[in-house]
Amino acid sequence: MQISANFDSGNVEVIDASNPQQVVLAIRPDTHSGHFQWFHFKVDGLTPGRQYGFSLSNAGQSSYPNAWTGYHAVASYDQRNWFRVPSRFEQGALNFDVEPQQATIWFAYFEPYSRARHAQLIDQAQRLAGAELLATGRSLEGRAIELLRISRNPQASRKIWLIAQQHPGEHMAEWFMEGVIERLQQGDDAELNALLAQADLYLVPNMNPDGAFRGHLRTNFAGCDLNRAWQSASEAESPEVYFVQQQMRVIGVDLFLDIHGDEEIAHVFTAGCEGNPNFSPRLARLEQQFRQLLIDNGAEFQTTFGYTPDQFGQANTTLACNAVGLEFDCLAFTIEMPFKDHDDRPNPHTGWSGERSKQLGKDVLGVAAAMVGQLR
Ligand code: GEM
Ligand code: ZN
Repeated sequence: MQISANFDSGNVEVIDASNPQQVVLAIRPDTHSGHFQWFHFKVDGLTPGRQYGFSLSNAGQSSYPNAWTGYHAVASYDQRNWFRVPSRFEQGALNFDVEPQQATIWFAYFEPYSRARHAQLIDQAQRLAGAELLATGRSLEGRAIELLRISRNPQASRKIWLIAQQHPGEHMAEWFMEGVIERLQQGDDAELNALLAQADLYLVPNMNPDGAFRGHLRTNFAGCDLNRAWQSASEAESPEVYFVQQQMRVIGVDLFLDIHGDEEIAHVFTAGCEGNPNFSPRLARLEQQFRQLLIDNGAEFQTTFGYTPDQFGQANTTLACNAVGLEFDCLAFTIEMPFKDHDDRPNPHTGWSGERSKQLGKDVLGVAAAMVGQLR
C-alpha cells in the first residue's frame, strides 16, 4: 500500500503505515501558519474487498476541532465522483474505515477543485459573450489571480463583484463560481439577460491559488489570512487582496459577494454587514430581501443557523464583506457553504458537494438579477 499527497492540494503526512487496519496519518499545517484542517491524499496498492482503517491522528489540534463531530470524509476512485465515508472523531483523531472496490482511492476534506480545472474554467469563461480577462494579479508565488469581466451592455451602470476561496481549503467556493460561469453560458436565460442589461459582473474565481495548491486551510504562502487583510493589504504579505482592492477602487462596487465554506455549521448561510457603522435601513432591507429571495427561489439556503450577528458598530472591518460594504456603502455578503451537509436537505451519500455548490452559484445569480434594479 502506498500513500501520497505530493500533488495539487495534497496534504497528509504518514506517521505509521505498518498496520493497514490502523494507518496513522497527520494533517500538515499551512506554510508559515499554525492553521490546518484540509486533507487530501491518495492510497495505491489496495486489495479490493479487504478492510483498511485510516486515522488523522492530530485532528483534535486542528483549527476547528469541534467541526469533526458529525463530519464524514469524502472519497473517490476516479477524482470525479466523490462520496462520504462514515467517520468517527474519537480520542482526538478522525478515523474512517473502508473496504475498497478498487486498488486506488483518494480521500479529502471536501471535493477538491483542481488547478487544472481552474485553468479550464478561466478559458471557458473567456469564451462567454461579453467576457474578458480584465486584469491579472499575482500571488506571492507568482500564480495568476484572474479578474474576469462579463459586460454585455455598454450602458450597464451597476458593478457586481464575486470573489472566491480567500480561504484556500474552502474548495466549495470555486465550485460555486463554476456554477456562476456555467449559468452565464446559457443563451436563453431571461433572468440573466435582464441582469446583464443593467450590470457588469466582476469575477475572481480563486483568490488564493498558492494556498489551494499547497493544501492549506486558511492562509496564503506568507501565512496571511486574506479575510483579515482588507484594512492592511500589502504587496509583500497579501498581494492577492491588494490587487483586487485596487481594481475595486478604479471600477466601483454595487453588490459584493465573498464565497466561503464553513467547517462547523451544517447549513448554507450568509453573514452580512449589520455591525458596520454605515449599516442603514436601506442596507438592512436589501439584506433581508436577498435572503428571502434565495429561500423563495428554492435555493439550498436558510437563515436559522449562522454566525452570531455583530453588534452595530462592532464589525471587524478587516474582513472583505465588512470592508467592501463599508467603503462602497453597498450590499455585501459572506456566503458560507458547509464542509458537512446542508442539514435542511441532507444527502448522506455525498454530503454537501461540488454539484450542490454549483447550483447555489446559479441560484444566487438569479437573486442578483431580481435585485439589480434596487441596489442603489
Ligand atoms: C469567516 S467570516 C466571519 C464573519 N463573522 C461574522 N460574525 N460576521 C471568517 O473569515 O472567519 C468566513 C470563513 O472563514 O469562511
Ligand atoms: Zn472562509
